Parts: sequence; structure tokens; C-alpha cells
Amino acid sequence: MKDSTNTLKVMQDCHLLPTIRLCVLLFMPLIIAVTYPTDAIAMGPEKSTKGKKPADRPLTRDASLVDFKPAGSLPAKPCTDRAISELEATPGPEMVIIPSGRFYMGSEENEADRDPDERLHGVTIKQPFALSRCEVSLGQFEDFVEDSGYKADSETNGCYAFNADAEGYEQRKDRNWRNPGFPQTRLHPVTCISWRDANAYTRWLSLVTGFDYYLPSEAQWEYAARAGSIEAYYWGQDAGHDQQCIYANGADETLAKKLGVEEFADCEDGYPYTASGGSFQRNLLGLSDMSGNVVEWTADCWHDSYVGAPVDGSSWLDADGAQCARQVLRGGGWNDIPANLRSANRLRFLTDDSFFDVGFRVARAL
Ligand SMILES: [Ca+2]
Ligand SMILES: [Ca+2]
Ligand SMILES: [Ca+2]
Repeated sequence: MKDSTNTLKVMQDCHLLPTIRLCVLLFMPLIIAVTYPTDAIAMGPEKSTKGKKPADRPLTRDASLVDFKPAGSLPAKPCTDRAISELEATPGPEMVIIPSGRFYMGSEENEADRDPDERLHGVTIKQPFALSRCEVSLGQFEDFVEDSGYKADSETNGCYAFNADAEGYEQRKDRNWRNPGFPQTRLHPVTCISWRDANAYTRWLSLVTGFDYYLPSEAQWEYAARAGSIEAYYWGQDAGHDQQCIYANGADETLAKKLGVEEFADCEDGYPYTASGGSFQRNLLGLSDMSGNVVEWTADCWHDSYVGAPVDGSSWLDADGAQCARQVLRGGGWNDIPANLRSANRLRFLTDDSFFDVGFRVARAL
């Protein structure tokens, strides 16, 4: 049990490590073994499919079947920490309506840097919903804590952050959402937030506004992040990782100069840590920072593959409705390598853990 827990912990932390390639190489055989029957990988139309379930065959996108849009972006728009139209309910964040539709979730097998847990599958988002345009800001979380007296997990347990002395990441008692170890204004995304903290915020916001706020499902998150695009990133394939700095705050040359990370985008985005919300281009739904800035919690329990995942956009919880040990996170953050900023990429953490690049955004039923 101890060994297994340690293994999971290392896998969860892989995205934080500069030696990400080593992590992937270490665990790839395990991930492949868990995700794919080995005889299902190399099948083509000329081979027999006898005895194979349809779900075992790799799916190829047919863009004519979904509401496909070429990759693109909208100009940057700074985030605020106050509601700005009648769609919002003070003190809730600015919301964007996400229309219903159908899309391909996951990545095709030829996508660069993909992981085997991203099996392509169709998902229909039956109901439109609202999603906050920005990540929940430090100021918004501060308002919640002041009004409710809530104590975040990081105030008790600390927050995983970089320790220069140890030349690595560790759970630091001197780090929490108020002090993640780098400067934050009210308009920066709140970090060092556990899944429990993120849910507490949605419950409080629902209580004080009368609306139904919740963490988006993993499918809702990817649907909104893609905004109709099928490329690796909402802005395109970016094979050279040299376009990223216009569109997303990830590990870049600016961070490399600060922390000495070994793998980063081949450009300078100007932000070694978090950027004030909305500093980068928006996707075609008008959403800011879906890729990068802080990694975002979703409502879904972690599953090693999409086999058996719901196809109606709902959250995939554990069968008995029990609290899951690990939750899915999406989008990558300021500390992540380019591969982790892809629309299809999935990460996982324990529900009570806080990291210095993890925050959230909220969804709302319409
Ligand atoms: Ca950056
Ligand atoms: Ca983000
Ligand atoms: Ca991944």
C-alpha cells in the first residue's frame, strides 16, 4: 500500500518536475498497460476486428460531424474581480455562455506529446451552461474567506512549491493561498487551492447568489477549452512551441531564467509565475487562460483511461458516489511544459493537496 501510494504520488507530481521526460519514460509502460489492451493499438481497416469491442479501436476525427472551427483566438481582455453584466450575480465572476454541441474529446494517436489516457471519443454537450471567463482570482477567493470564515487546506497543511535549497518541490508549511511564494494582486488567479477549497467556494457562491455554481466536468472543460478547434492547442499545433507565449502563460524562457527549469517554450511570455487574469489572447469562445496560468480542478474522479466515460458531458464520478481520492485537473499552468498546455492533456492530484500552480474556475447551470 505504501509503495503503491508513493508511486501514485510521484506520477501526480510528474508535471511539476523539470525532468518530465524521465517521468513519462518511467511510467509510460505502466500507463500503456493500464489503458490499452496491447493488441488494440496497431489495428487498421485492413485487419480483422473480430472479437474486438468498438471502444478498442482508435477513432479518427470527422470534422464535418461536429461544430468544427479552425484554430484561432480573440484579443486579450483583462479580467476583473467583480461582476460586470446582468449575466453575473455579484459577487460572482464574469461568466460566458457555452452553447450545447458535439465534439471529439481527447487526441488522435498522431498528436505530438500525447499521452495514452487521451483516447479520442465523441461527447455531446446537451445543455448550454455558463463558465467563468477567467480563473477565480485571489480577490474573489479573499471575499469568500472574509465572508464565510473558511480555512483553506493550505493554511493547515502548506502548499507544494519549489524549494531552491532542496532543488526540488516539497510541501512547504510557509506557503499557502495568501503567500504562494511570488507576488499576487487581487486580479491574479488564486493558487495553492485544494479540490476541497474549490468546492467550498462554489457552495458559498451558490448560497449567496441563489444560482447553481459548480466545478465544470472534465468534458465541459475540454469542450470549452477547444472552442471548436481540434488542434493540440486552441491556437493551433504550435509544433515548435514558439507561438505559446502569445496565447498562454506556461513554462517559458522567463521562468527558465528564474528557476532553471530544463524544458520550456521556445519564447518569452514575460511571466515567470502567474499573470494577472486575462493577460493573454482568448480562445474563440472568449475564455481567458484555459491553457496555462493556473491548472484547474474539475469535478471528475481520476480514471486511467476514457473507456467507460460518459458521453453526455456529465462528470465521471466513482460508481458508488464515494469521494474519489484523486481528481482530474486541466489546462496546465505557469510551471508546466508545453505538452501539458495541450487541450487534451489530463493531470491528477489528491483532493486535499495544494500546489503553487493549481487553482480553478467555476461553471453555472443556466
Ligand atoms: Ca510564463
Ligand atoms: Ca488555466
Ligand atoms: Ca497527461
